[in-house]
Amino acid sequence: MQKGKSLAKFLQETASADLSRMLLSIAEGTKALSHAVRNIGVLNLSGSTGETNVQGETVQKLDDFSNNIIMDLCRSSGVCAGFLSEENEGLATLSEAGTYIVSVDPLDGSGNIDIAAPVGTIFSIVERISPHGPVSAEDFLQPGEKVVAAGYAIYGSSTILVFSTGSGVHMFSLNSDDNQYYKTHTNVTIPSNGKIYSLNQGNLSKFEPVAQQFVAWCTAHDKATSRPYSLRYIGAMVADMHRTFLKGGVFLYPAAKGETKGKLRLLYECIPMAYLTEQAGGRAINGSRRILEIQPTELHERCAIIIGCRDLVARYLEFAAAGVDA
Ligand code: FBP
Repeated sequence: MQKGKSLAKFLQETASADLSRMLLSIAEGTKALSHAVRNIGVLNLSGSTGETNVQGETVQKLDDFSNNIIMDLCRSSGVCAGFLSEENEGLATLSEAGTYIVSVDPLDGSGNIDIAAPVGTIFSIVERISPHGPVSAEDFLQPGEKVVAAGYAIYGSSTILVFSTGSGVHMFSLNSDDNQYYKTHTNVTIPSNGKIYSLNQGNLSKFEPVAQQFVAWCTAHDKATSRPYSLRYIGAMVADMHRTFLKGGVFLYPAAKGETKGKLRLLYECIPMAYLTEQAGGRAINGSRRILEIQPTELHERCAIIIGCRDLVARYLEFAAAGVDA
């Protein structure tokens, strides 16, 4: 079998030495998590730690394990100045001489862990703005337009690493024979004809009226536009977005009625996925504006998200612009 280019070789050819080191360190972390996810039973990693994280969520053992693995590997890269994780209340200085600031969701889709459904890791990287020394919140609270690289790894029927450093989106599969990543897709473009919408429809009555109108439009019968569209929802953003990159369609976690912020976190869920989506020719909004333009104000702030192929996001914006009676 002809294997694609290795991750190390690809990064050598496409990224700076420091950014390659940063991405290769995160990639090593995802290999360890890929192994752990497939062996949670024998590694006694199923179930919760009994603790509650800064989000008010019960911490799963695998959340904790994943957080420590990714943080340790970022530290060992020597180029990671600061680290923010969904599992950590505050930010951490990992190397005072480091260049990069990493914001990460170490284990996305925690609700899928114990049912052996896909989970993943999501990350975004910016350059520090403070002078060398301990990092500050300012280093992390940068808009998505400042991202220098972002990506995710999905631990599903296979393990795939997906990232961009600003010139397209590339996918690498983990080869279980030699535990190395090899390129399988390059310059991925979100198909514009995807007939899929993805959200937790059980929450529809709680979502903002525009979202309800958009879902009604997706599910209306209209042969000419191949509606109704199919509903697909895996319950892990990383998996629902991976499908969107390959099959098209739109993923939504809108704001609830009378609110502006959805459930998902701006710095380590919405911004990295928005960055990848724009690199793949798609669009990402919070219901009214481009996610990459939003100025973050808190480390763990939440954000509404409508993301995927350009046409469907534009359709959502049309409904928003037209205004909907409550
Ligand atoms: P975490 O598991 O990292 O907390 O992520 C949140 C998440 O699981 C997303 O991956 C997913 O899209 C969403 O929450 C599912 O939420 P809900 O259960 O409300 O549909």
